[in-house]
Amino acid sequence: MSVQTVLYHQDLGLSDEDVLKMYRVMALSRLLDDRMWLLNRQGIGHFAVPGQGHEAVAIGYAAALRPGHDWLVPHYRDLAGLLYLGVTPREIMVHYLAKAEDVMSGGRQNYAHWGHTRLRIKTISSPQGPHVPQGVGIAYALKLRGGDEVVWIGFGDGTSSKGDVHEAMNFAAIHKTPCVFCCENNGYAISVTLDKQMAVENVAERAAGYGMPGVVVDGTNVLEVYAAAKEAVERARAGEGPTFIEAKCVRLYPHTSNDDDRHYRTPEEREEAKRRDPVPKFRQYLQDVGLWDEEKEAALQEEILNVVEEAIEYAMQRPDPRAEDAVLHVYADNTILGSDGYL
Ligand SMILES: Cc1ncc(C[n+]2csc(CCOP(=O)(O)OP(=O)(O)O)c2C)c(N)n1
Repeated sequence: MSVQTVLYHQDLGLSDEDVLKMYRVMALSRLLDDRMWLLNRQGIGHFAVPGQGHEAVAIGYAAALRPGHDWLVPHYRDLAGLLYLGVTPREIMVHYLAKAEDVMSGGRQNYAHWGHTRLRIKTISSPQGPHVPQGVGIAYALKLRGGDEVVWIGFGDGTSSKGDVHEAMNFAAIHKTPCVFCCENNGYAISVTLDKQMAVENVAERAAGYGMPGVVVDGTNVLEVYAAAKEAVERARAGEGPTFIEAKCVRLYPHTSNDDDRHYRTPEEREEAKRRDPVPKFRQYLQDVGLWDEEKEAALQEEILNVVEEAIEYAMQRPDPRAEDAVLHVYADNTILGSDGYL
């Protein structure tokens, strides 16, 4: 049920440059996420969905995928993975501030409703669960068409209890579709704790019921996630079918900017989550193997601060969507509206 903890990146086939890139994107994601939260508190960004605590999961799997070749049906906390695959900080901020040129949805969807056509990232929907069978549908189509693309499908532990997810996993296992299911288990579905939504200790135990391997990894250890992701992606690419990975991680912030987790998490629980923060953990690893020091950290923070500030500045100055475009792409024939703007 669990993979061996891998201590050194070289053993996984990762170069020093690879892990330094992984750390850079992790730090960038953390800063962007922080700034989006602040912009929300300032009344500028209307809805923030923090990904803090999930970065090691998102980067671990993104590093195991081929950008623009494999398909991603992400969890909404996967900002770090999107950045790693090539989504730019500008694109993220334009999406966050719902500007007209937003590549995710033209400013129509809430933040974190990711989507990127060129990078093969499928847009997600607000109801939790349906994106999982949709991801399996893509994988089934790929199988029928031939080729070696893989679909990565992410979701939370709460979502894993939805009927759609079970049906999707069953179908995927029967048809050996080229996909990986990744449950990002942070122990909460908003305020509902894991023990109130399932009677098993590990979500991955369910995999046996469908006939696919179930793997539990420390989702705060990016190398451990990468090792499991790489194996699962290779398995799917080779036509051997899906794998279920449960990455146990932490949610460092409230569920969204509309939530106040002080109502259901004690200060001790929040402190405990901080102790498992994946970012300082990875930084410590890089220091231990001689690839990082305080000077490099200071230079990196300065560099990414400029990137984030520039992205915010850029997005703030972009035009909002036009009211006349509200139903664009909703109806096949956009001329359906009368001159008064009504159907
Ligand atoms: C079908 C459905 N039910 C409820 C919601 C409200 N909702 C949005 S996110 C969420 C929690 C999901 O928790 P989990 O899957 O564990 O992901 P996490 O937010 O913890 O990363 C809920 C209940 C929804 N969007 N869709």
